[in-house]
Amino acid sequence: MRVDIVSIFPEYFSPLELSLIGKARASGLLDIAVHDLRTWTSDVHRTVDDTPYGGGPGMVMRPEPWAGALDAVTRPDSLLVVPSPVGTPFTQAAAHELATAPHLVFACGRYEGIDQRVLDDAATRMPVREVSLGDYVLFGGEVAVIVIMEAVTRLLPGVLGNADSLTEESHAAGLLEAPVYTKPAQWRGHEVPAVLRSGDHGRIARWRREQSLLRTAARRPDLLAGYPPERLDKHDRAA
Ligand code: 6GU
Repeated sequence: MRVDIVSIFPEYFSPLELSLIGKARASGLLDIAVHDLRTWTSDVHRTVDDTPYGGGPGMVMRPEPWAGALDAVTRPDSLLVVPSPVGTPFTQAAAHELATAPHLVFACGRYEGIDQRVLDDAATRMPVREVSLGDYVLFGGEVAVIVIMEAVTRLLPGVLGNADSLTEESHAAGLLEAPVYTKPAQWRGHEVPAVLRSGDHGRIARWRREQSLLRTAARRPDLLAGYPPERLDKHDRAA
């Protein structure tokens, strides 16, 4: 997968050199380039923003630098991703969609956002996804891009050693995962649940399923409400 990121803070993206994203890049599974939006300014002050039409607080990103940037980095097969608090929720399903794209372009807005015409114009040539991480406001899209790239990179074929960790994990199944434990069996007076040390794989699977349902009910009732009823069996209903 090829990824181009456009931002006024290219330095924000050094974490993408680390850990498993760094490894995916080194192995050639992922090719990331970061671009400074100010490359595409033409005035001496390298201005990227101006006051909003209609008035109101803050500044809006001007269309011309964004046009230069997107004309330079997009291709016929690009998918444009614009992190924004007014986007649709970024979910595991959205991560799967992005993971199938051959080319992602991220446009990082700052201030009150990017002039809407930039996105409307891009949408005449390519799919555009405005995505939000959640119901809170960040200074800009940079950190969101790092989050999205973590979620997407771990779905790329060849990145994770064990494909089971993708099917077993929280959200893959629409429920939260059960708690996990490792050695020692006793620690500060807390004990690892006996069932996990029983060696009875049927009982362990049943226990994990139950914990998963209880956790989801307590913490994310919205997920449980949207869970397909045909995926609940008689044991689940008893739990
Ligand atoms: Cl993706 N961007 C910004 N700027 N703020 C956010 C967000 C994204 N998601 C939640 N808040």
